[in-house]
Amino acid sequence: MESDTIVALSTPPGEGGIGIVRMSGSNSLNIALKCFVPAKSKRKNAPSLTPRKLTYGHLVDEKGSIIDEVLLCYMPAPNTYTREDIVEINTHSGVLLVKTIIKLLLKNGARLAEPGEFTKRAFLNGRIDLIQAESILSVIRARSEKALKAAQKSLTGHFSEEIKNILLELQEILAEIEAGLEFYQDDLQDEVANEEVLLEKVRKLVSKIEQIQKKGDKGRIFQDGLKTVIAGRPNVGKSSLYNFLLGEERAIVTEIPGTTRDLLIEYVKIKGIPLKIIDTAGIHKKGEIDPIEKIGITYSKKAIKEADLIIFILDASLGITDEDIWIYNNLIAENADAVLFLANKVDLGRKINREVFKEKFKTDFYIEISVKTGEGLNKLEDEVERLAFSGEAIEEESIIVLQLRQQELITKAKKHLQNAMQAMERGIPLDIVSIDLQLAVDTFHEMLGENIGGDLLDNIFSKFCIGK
Ligand SMILES: Nc1nc2c(ncn2[C@@H]2O[C@H](COP(=O)(O)OP(=O)(O)OP(=O)(O)O)[C@@H](O)[C@H]2O)c(=O)[nH]1
Ligand SMILES: [Mg+2]
Repeated sequence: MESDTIVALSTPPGEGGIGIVRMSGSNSLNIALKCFVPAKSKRKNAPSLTPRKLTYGHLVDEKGSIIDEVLLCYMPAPNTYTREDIVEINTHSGVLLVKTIIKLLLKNGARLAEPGEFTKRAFLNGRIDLIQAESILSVIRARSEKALKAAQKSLTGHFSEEIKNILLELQEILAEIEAGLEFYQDDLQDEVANEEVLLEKVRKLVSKIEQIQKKGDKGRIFQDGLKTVIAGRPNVGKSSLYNFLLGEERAIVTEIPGTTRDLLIEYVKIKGIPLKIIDTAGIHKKGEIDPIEKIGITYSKKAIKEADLIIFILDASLGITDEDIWIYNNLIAENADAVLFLANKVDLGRKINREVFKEKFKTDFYIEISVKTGEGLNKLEDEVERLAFSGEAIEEESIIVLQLRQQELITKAKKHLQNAMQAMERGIPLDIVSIDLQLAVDTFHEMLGENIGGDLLDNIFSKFCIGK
């Protein structure tokens, strides 16, 4: 496919050891040779470079003055990242220098690449499908080794294969329906038997998709971090715990209630699980609240609502207060499975009684800790691990890293299949059922990037950085 030649800096901008400027397109080599002088030849338009080998030389402007000392690599199509001719120029990395080099290449006929355009070309030229293309984003953004491994597996096409297999099974079902519509026209009994078999097949597909969703949920935790919110009344020790978990004095801790106002967000690993851990403003309903604290409390409430794990802290030395109960009932109870109760400050006293606790919070499980003395804090880590995955061991095969678009399409495909399943259960004619099945097929095609519109593609690749 003939297309223009694009150029971009593929390494992060700024000062660095090396910057790599990359071109892709059928004109890459021509453009490069217009401004590259290999060291030995001392002249422009030197004999062709050896493909895939670095050649030392200089970039020169139209007057022949040296712009930079570089290493240049020419990779001919089709065995390249984009399946087009690629030229990569290793330069010294500096903001102005790289800008000058890119300007020079633009002047010689290249066009500035859009974000993700190299990867988009890899997709458009059929080297990778859209699931693989998106997994490149997951590889770049992985926050843990497990997420990285899972993303790399998707990049090799593992997850695409899974989707293609489901597609194949779906298409078989559709073909059987079509054949059956003619074949069983006169034989009601066989038709019913056939429908049972088809229904069973659809059910199996739904459960396969549910498995993928489960793996995706785990993948999300390893990719984005388990969203962990530390919540509670003012002054119970939330920020103190936050600092302990981070291993640094990140949040301000004082004896004045209402110290924390903003949400503080950091990433930390506990037992290999990445947590996106959020310290919040202490919530209270009574007394004077200044406007800043009020906004802080609104943020706290929102964070609690969206949390995967809520660490709810009480002050053991004061006992359970009405405010604790109010906070629990109004903000936390709806997410009760995701709560870890901590009774802090046991060094100052233990006024929490298990029976009362159970009566108020419907569980008697809480951990007594003292952030000050360190008591109980190791138990806390065990519990975080247990709650993160409901006690399940996490095998590598059991996670998939999904981009948001993929998650949404999987949910959509499942919905179509469930509709088909329910329709079959209600005895709705198969030619009508096949409409839902076809919609599921279309959704999986969309996941793989088949028959997908230009705008949608632009949107997907705009999430990549320039130069990728
Ligand atoms: N004795 C004792 N004091 C503690 C303990 N944990 C925290 N504190 C103290 O309690 C006070 C409040 O701690 P913070 O961590 O600021 O409490 P917070 O929940 O973040 O408070 P707000 O940000 O106001 O909502 C500070 O003076 C801490 O030093 C503990 O385990 N024992
Ligand atoms: Mg605080």
